[in-house]
Amino acid sequence: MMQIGQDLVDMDLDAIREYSALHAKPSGLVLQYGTAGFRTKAEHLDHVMFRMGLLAVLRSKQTKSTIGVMVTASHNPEEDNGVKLVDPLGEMLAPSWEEHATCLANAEEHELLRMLMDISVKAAVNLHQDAFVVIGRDTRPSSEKLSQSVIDGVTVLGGQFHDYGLLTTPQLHYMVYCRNTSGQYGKATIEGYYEKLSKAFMELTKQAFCSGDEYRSLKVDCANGIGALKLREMEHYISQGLSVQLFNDGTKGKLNHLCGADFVKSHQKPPQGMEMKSNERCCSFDGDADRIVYYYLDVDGHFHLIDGDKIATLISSFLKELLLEIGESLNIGVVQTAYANGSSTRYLEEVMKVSVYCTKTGVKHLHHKAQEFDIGVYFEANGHGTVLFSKAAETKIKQLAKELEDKKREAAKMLENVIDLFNQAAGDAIADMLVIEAILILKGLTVQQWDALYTDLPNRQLKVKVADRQVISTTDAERQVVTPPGLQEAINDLVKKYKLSRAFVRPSGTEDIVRVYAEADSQENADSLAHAVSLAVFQLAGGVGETPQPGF
Ligand code: 16G
Ligand code: MG
Repeated sequence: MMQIGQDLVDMDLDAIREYSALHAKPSGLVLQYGTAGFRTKAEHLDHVMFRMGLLAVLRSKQTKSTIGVMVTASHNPEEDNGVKLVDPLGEMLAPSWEEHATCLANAEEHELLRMLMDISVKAAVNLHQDAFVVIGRDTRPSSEKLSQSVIDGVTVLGGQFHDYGLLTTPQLHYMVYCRNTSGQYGKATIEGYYEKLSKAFMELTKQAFCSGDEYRSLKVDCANGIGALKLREMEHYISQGLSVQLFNDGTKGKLNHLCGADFVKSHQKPPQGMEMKSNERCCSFDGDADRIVYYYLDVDGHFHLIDGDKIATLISSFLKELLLEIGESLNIGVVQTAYANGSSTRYLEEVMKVSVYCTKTGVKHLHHKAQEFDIGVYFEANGHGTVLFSKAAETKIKQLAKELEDKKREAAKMLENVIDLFNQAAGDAIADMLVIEAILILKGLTVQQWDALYTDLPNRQLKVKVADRQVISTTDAERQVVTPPGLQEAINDLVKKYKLSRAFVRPSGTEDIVRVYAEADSQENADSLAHAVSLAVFQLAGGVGETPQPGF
C-alpha cells in the first residue's frame, strides 16, 4: 500500500490534478461501462475520455501489453459518442476492468487520485512498468477532440501512444493484436490490414468458376461513417475480385440517419440514399463498420433482409463442406442470442445438423461461448459477428494445406484463407463482407438463392419506457424474465394465443428502455403479440409516459 502510494507520488500528482481539472467531471453525472463501453451525448464525455486514457495506461502496465482505446458510438446518432478499451489480444476489456472503468469514470474530482490508487492496488499494477496505448476514432464531429482528451490522460500518466486517427473499430482491434504478437499476425498499419485481408480474399476466390458481373459487384451503404473512407482506401486492393459501389459515404448525409445496418435491420427496409434495382445484392455497414446486413428487392419490389442469422448459416455450411472435403472432424458450434430468428435455429439444427447455442446479447458473451469449439461461428441477428478458430484447429488446417493433395489440399487452403480473413477479435463488417462475397462467388449462389435457405418467421421489436429498467431481470440467456413477479406468466399466456410464437423482454444495455421481441406465424400476429407484451411490461414494470399504442 505504502509502496503504491509512493509510486503515485512519483507520478506527478499535481499534473494529474491539473489536467483532470481541464477535463472536469460534471458533478453528479453517473455513467456505466455498458455492453460496449461508455456511450452518451458527446458533450458529457470529455472527463470520461481523459479518464479512459488514464485507465488504459494502468491496464497496459498491468498486462505489459499495448492497449487500444476506440472513440465511437457505433450506430448511435451523430450527436452521441462513446469509448471502449481493447484488451491485448484484440478482445473486449476483461469484466473486472469494466468495473474499474465505471468507478474511475464516476469518481468526483477530489476522489480521482484515490480511485487511481485503489485500482492500482486491486489489480496489482506495477506502476514502474512502461505503458503503450493505441487510439482510433470514428468520423463523428466530436471524435477528434475527444480522442485528444484520451491522449491527455495517457500522457499525464507517462504512457506512450500512437494515434491512428480515423479507423473502423475492428481495424483498431487488428492493430492491438498485431502489436502484441510482434507482427506475426500482420503488420500494425492500415496497409498491413488491407494487404492481409485482400490477399486472403484474392486467393480464396481465384478458383471461382462464376465470374459474371452480377457476382462481382456489390452496393454498400456505409451509414455515412468511417466504413466509407476505409472501403474507398481498400477498393483498389480487391478490385480484380470485387467491385464495390459506395452509398451514404458521408459526403452529404448525417451519420446513421435513415441508413446503416441498424436502421435497415430494425425498420426492415432499405436505407435512404441507395439506388436499388430488383435482384441486386446490397449490404449496409453500421457507423463503426463492425456490423453488416445484406438485402435485395425482388421483382415485385418486395424488400428481403438477410440478417446475421442467415450470414451465420451461409458461412457455417461453407465451412462444413470444406471440413468434409479434407476429412477432418473438427467440431463447429454456432452461437446466437435470443434475437435469432426461430427459423434460423431450426434450419441450423435440423437441416445442417450443427450444434447451436444461445447466449446473452453483446459480442463478449457470444465470443466467450464460441471459444469452446474448434470452429466457433457467432453472429447476432443484427449482423455483428465472426468466426473463431482455435489455435489447435488453425495449426491443423495449416499443416493439412501443406500435406494433402489435389482437391483436399485446395479445401484446406481455402480454410486457411478464411482464417486469415476473419479478424481475430469481434466482428468486422469488411472481413465479413469479403468472406460472404467469396462464398457466393465460389458456390455460384445468387442473393435470392442464399435468401431461400429458409424463410424468416415474421417478427417485431419494440421499445418500452419504464421508470427503472433494472427492475427487469432475466435468466436462460435473456429468454425468461425473473422479476418483476408476474411478468413471465403474462408473457407465457400471450404467447399461447399465437402459432409458431415466441416473445421475450430485456432491459437494453445501451439505451434507457426495455426491449420487446416477438415472432409469430404472420406479421400481423407478430405485431399484435409484440404490442400485447409491451402493454404487460408497461403495466408490470413501471411504464412511464404514454401507454404503448398498437401500430408501427
Ligand atoms: C452493443 C453490442 C451489440 C449488442 C447491442 C445490444 C458490442 C460490441 N456491441 O451494440 O453486440 O447487440 O449492444 O444493444 O458488444 P441493447 O442492449 O441496447 O439491445
Ligand atoms: Mg458497431
